[in-house]
Amino acid sequence: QAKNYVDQLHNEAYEDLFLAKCVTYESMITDYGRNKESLNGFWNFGVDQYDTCLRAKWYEENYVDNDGLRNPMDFSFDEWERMPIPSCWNVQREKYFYYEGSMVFTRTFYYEKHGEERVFLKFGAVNYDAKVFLNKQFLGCHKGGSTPFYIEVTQELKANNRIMVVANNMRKASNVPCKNTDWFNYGGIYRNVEIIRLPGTFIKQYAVSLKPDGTFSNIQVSVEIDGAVLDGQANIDIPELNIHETIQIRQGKGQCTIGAKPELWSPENPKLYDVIITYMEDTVRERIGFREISVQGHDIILNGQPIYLKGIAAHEESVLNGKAVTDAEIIENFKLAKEMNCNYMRLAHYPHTEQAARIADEMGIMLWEEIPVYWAIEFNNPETYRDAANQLSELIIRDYNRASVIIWSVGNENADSEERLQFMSSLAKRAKALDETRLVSAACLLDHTNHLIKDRLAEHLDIIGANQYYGWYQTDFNNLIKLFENSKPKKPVVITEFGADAKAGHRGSVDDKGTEDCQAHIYKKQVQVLGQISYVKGLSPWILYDFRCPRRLHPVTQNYYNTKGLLSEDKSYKKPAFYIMQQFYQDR
Ligand code: GCB
Repeated sequence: QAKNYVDQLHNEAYEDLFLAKCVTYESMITDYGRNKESLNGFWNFGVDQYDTCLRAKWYEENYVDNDGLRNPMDFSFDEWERMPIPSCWNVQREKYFYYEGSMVFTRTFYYEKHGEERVFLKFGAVNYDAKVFLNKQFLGCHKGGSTPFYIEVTQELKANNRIMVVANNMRKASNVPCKNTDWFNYGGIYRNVEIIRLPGTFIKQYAVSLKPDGTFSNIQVSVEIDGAVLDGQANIDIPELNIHETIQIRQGKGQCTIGAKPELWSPENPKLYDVIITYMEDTVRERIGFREISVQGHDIILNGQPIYLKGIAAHEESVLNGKAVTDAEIIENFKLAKEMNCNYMRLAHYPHTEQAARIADEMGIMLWEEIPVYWAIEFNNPETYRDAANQLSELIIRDYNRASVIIWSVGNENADSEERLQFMSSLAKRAKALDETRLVSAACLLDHTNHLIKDRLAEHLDIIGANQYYGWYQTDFNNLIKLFENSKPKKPVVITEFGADAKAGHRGSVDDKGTEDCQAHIYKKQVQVLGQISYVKGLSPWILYDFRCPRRLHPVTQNYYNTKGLLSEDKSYKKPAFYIMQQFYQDR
């Protein structure tokens, strides 16, 4: 044991022990519509730059090895400072603004059994990896900074409990995203931590959607059960549609198709139905919308009608809360998009909180959701692929029942190579295999030498997402016109990004980069061209509001902000380009 202790302290492989036990999409529970208890609130924390907690097993608290080497010497959990969870440490304390590394979070809580037989912990998101301990036991690790994970704690719970999470936001070349992105690397447990109490046998997952057969008259349901009783009958009720159906469950799985004529969900009519599923003593209840999205030639079709995606791109961030955005902030974003006459939003470049899709379901905004396969991912690294595929699976399982989500994006601006094609086409296939009710896309890089929409990945996508910055990075604007003359895409194209920096309130001539005037000028020229291209079926200009970014060092126009927003970073001020998009969408 002494040897182990020394090994842990002095051996750089200490982390492998934890990474070997990673929690994946396979342990996810569809928990919307379940009663949950919150473990949010104030947690004690310690900045652990050298990972001493993991190396010296602080989580075992009174660990004493054979040589008498003893802990605790270097910590006192309950005397540590406290910060609220969920939150990003960068905005909780100024001194941690740029901190990247491990932070140890801990709190205690009481637990009494109230008839449940199984108990799970849910973490909405921890950036980037999380190692979770309960009562001195290591329970599991999770990789991926924006998707939820679930850990069963039935055996480990006691009357008095200590939970500990080591959250590490270190950027790594092999991670998804890799070291270099164009957004701020917030750290922390920045979404809810919850306890879920369940019966011994329970409904683990369920998926309810309109069957994409073009008839709008079949609802398909699949249910997965976990526990001892894996054969039986589940029931689904949709009272408003007079649906009361039985689903046969065999070996934990069951599905059925039900004839029905639901009122269809759309941005104009975001109709949701109460859906209730039961199996033995377990009941889940949630609100679900029914819609069909498809492509036909160059058209994107919603519920049988061609649509134009009047969109805007957004990051998940606020000046005050970092990535730990509140419902009020999400609602504010959608309201601003609606004020701009949008029916659609691109949630770039990583999975935003599940609250976003829930609120979009209610408010009637179609969504593009994405995983952070961004720029120079290690496309030849199988471990990186596993991580990306896991994040994609977690996102799809999490939001499958959200009618607002119409597109899964497998990445953004990745240079074409054999490895990248293999990596991203496999992700696209995986998205299709997990979900036949949505479209698959990616924000592709264009060929800016020959001014061509050209990407071998396009063959594997339903919609070609195209980022272009003519008038800004591609300085000669006339090449945008050439691009469309040269290109003959066989699928609908959505312009996933275009834009220009403009510091709010900074004025000058249309040629003065970084002014509102220059940004507005570029927007005017862009929409004039884009509006005439028949196969361009939507836009999501970059971006709704300015965001923090360590790559943006221009002292006058940026100051560590990417200022391509149509609003200032606190959303209090609309730049002139906002009104250009508002007008363009109104006229369409
Ligand atoms: C892009 C990226 C986005 C950046 C943007 C920019 O192409 O997709 O993440 O923020 O350009 O401002 O350069």
